[in-house]
Amino acid sequence: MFKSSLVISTADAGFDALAFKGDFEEGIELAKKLGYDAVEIAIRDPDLVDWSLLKKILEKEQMPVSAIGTGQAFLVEGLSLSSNNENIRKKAIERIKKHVKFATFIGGLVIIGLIRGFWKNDEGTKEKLKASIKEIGEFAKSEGVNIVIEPLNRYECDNLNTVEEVLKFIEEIGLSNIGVLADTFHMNIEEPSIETSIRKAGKKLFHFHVADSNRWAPGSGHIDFKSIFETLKEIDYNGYISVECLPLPNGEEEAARMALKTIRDCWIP
Ligand code: LER
Ligand code: MN
Repeated sequence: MFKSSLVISTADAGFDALAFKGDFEEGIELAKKLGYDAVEIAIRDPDLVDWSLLKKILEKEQMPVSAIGTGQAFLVEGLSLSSNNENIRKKAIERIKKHVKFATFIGGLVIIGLIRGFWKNDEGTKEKLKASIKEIGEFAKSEGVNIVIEPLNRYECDNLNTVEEVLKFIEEIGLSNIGVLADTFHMNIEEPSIETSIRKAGKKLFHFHVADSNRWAPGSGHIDFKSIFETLKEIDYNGYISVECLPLPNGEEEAARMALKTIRDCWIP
């Protein structure tokens, strides 16, 4: 079944309640108005968010949450699940556990992208990341929440760049509630074949981000969404297709509208 979602851009979650409400309300209303089925939201720190206010807005618009992004905690605060600094690593683990709790209240799966930090210059290691994700994954399992690890391109992150690397990493951890989030923008840079990687992920593919090759709205570049969606149908993918693109070519609303039209047209031949 085709289920669309829109990543709504919000100011840093640490902003005051009014900015927070305005940002989220506008984004959720826009997604609803354009015909999306759900929204994906980025939250730096769930403690800085008014949980009931956000839930009220979502319920008013009858919009579920597909996923919760966590990367701001790395970008703004430098928290890293791979860190060799135990203080930083523990803080990152506690933060993501809070996101898991937040997910039990608001819905959606929890994304591990940039929060895994870097391995270069001895900043962090695979072993530390594995220990962190095992701890988070076990906690999330007891809370009934799914975690997804997103392969990111080499220019943004120096580890787990491909679907295959993430699959191997997940297998080593061995928890059924941890899966892959594949993003067409990153895949276009790193995967030898996007379709082959989707087939390899199979049932481990829990979530899917779409942007075109230039990270503009799908339909603005040269990614073959028809072929990719055929492959998603082939593996019986039943998660969301979540639009995560730049506000291009013509601003946020136009990009979101164009993206939904492209992905719908490519899904339903
Ligand atoms: C997040 O989903 C993503 O794709 C990264 O590029 C972080 O910005
Ligand atoms: Mn993404």
